[in-house]
Amino acid sequence: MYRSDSVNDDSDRTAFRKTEKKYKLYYDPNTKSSKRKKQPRPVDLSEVIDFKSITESFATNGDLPVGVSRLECHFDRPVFCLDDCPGFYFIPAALSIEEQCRWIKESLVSFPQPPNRTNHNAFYGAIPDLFNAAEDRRLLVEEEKIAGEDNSTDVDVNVSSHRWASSEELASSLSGNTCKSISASVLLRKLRWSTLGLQFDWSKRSYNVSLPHNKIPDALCLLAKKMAGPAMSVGEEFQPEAAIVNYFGSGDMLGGHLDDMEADWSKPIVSMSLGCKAIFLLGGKSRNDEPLAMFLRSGDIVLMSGEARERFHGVPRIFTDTENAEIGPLEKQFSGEDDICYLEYIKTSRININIRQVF
Ligand SMILES: O=C(O)CCC(=O)C(=O)O
Repeated sequence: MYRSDSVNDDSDRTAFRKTEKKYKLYYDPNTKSSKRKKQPRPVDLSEVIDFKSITESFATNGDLPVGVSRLECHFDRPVFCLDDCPGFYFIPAALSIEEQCRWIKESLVSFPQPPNRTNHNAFYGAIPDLFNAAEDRRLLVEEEKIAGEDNSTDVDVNVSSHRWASSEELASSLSGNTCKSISASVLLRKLRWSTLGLQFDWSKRSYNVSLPHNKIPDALCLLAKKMAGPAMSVGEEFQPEAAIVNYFGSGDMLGGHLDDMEADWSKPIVSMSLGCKAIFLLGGKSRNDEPLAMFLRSGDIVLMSGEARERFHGVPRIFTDTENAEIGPLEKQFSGEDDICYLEYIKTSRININIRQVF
């Protein structure tokens, strides 16, 4: 899903790829090999739709840009639509700062907990307590398997068993041993996704209902049901059955794609943004259609339902610099001593939780 861009020739790119390339983080070649701090290549953001400023000018004088409307609905905050894109809804600042902090914490502490799967499963098997281990600066140690041992606590077969150890413990007990270890903070930085509720099998690009799973937490279900409201038909209620949590670090991107594994595309995907500001691209039904670019800030919610679900979309850029990240309120909220690890993480990261009705 996350890929780096190594092709340089523009001629064989689709319109979507060209726009991805326009916004993707590249470093200024003059600073790359020099001793100066690497500088991001400047990018023209003048064409990026900014729903925060649209909300402000709408509140001040009722003005909306051409092509943008406000949805008439019984919702307690403005919901915007794009005239040319039925089924797409943008709810700026939908989550309070307290809600943002809560879901950032859950995304880091409880959502990656087994039986939920993460990108680390394929290599390491299930890893419990990753965030706490990172806070405690622990190491994940691979233990040699005893022949014939049944490793039944691991979700995957054919994976090494492992345990957490402090670095001191490792030094004293394993001297001369060839066992491998990796620090929890590196694993946390390399966390790319976790899945809640029905588990998604990325290798088959389908839901695998036979994989062990927990229900999506009630509080997240309630929130998703409420937020899905503007995209639901009268009398219908959204049923959250699965969620994918995406974790982005500086330079990460989510390439253009469709979410097409759910049975009923009339139901929305409820997608919430947390942490550093990002650019979202909303394309057309073909990758050759030029996408619209828009900012996604912490607390924004996007709904994609009906026709909008047939549109390619992706995230080519997150901003981690002080000027553009726009995470001041989160930094303030995480300024307590107990929250230092969340603060360190979110300063250079973005989290997206997207919640789906599968059937
Ligand atoms: O990160 C986002 O805002 C979009 C996520 C997304 O498109 C997806 O997971 O399918």
